[in-house]
Amino acid sequence: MSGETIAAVLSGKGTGAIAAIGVWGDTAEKTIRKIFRPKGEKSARYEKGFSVLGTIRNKEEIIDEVIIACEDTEYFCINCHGNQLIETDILRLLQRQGTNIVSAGQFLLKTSLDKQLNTIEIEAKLAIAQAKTLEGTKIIRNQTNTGLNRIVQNWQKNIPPEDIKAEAKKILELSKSAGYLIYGAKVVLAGPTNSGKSTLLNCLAGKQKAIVTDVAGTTRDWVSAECKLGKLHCEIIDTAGIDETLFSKSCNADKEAQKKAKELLKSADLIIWVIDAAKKAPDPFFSLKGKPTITVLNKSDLLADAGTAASVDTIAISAKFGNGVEKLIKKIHLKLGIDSVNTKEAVCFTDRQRGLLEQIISADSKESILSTISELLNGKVCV
Ligand SMILES: Nc1nc2c(ncn2[C@@H]2O[C@H](COP(=O)(O)OP(=O)(O)OP(=O)(O)O)[C@@H](O)[C@H]2O)c(=O)[nH]1
Ligand SMILES: [Mg+2]
Repeated sequence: MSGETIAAVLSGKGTGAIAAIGVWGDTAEKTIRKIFRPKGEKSARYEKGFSVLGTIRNKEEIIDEVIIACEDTEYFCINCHGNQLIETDILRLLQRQGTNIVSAGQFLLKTSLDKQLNTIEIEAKLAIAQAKTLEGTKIIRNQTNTGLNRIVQNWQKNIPPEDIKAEAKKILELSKSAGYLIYGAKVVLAGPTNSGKSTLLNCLAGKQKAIVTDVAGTTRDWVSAECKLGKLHCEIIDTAGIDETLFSKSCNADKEAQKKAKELLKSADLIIWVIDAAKKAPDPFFSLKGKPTITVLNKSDLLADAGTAASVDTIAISAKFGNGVEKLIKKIHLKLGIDSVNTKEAVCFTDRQRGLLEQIISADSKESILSTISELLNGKVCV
């Protein structure tokens, strides 16, 4: 150990019931003893596996009632109330005791290095803290005990290069959908003006995020909402209605809005092309070939035979009244392939791993494959 004691907020951002602050290092116990007063008469046992209830204090002033968990001899977790002001106050107090405040990633990296984990195992620890869904955490956990870690270690044995390449290819194929479950997906709503994009965003978000009016061109700036669609976490982005006349002759703000809408489409994992079911509308456009797209025929409540239009890539809904929205969510899952994800299967879950697997697939010698495998297991972690 370096002699340095570090601390970091390990729980997610925002207000929650409980927040976790990790404290690790040679002087961790001494520091905890200085700022923490156990409840009751008895003195606390700072031993691995024990939890102690008490108060964090700045001299006599109580900052919060907390539970201190002794994770290891030099590793403590302060479980305080999930309020950022309290977290900051406790971090300041720790800092005044000589503790170095670091990011959650750096904290996990340091504590993991001490346990002699390989790079995939360390990356898994970091990725679990960022996963957006429980299913995502399961996928990552399975990559350390079995999954990716075991397969890559196995590649170090005398395996024919073609077999390694075939396995690497399969891992990459499965990783895309698994990635949506781990990190979430970016879904962009686009289409002609007045087709109901903002209404659909509000419906999927379960609250009003974007302004809805009957005037074409209501949305200019894009509006985004974090949504939970069943087991999928999404960032859904509502964009300005695509209208070439607005692009060619209107004011600068309209031009910019049109430009931004097209830009956002390029970065989408999935495009939902929203059109008014009763109107003739352009096809989901242009040069976005290869992007998964679902065409939504909205305002189907205004049509007598709306259901007949549905196909694999098309669905009739009413964003205003909610009809067909559950089916749309199922289609989104299907398009992103998340229903077929098996949490036990080997996948990669960082850009570093993805890049190295691609290198293995295009490698032209066994030596080069072996050195990339070694890089996968022992390379530098990016925090
Ligand atoms: N009947 C019916 N009306 C709808 C439906 N969805 C939206 N509308 C109406 O259509 C109008 C336009 O809706 P918006 O959600 O603002 O449409 P938009 O695509 O965001 O429009 P722009 O921002 O101008 O591109 C509003 O009057 C909505 O109430 C629907 O499913 N059924
Ligand atoms: Mg709108």
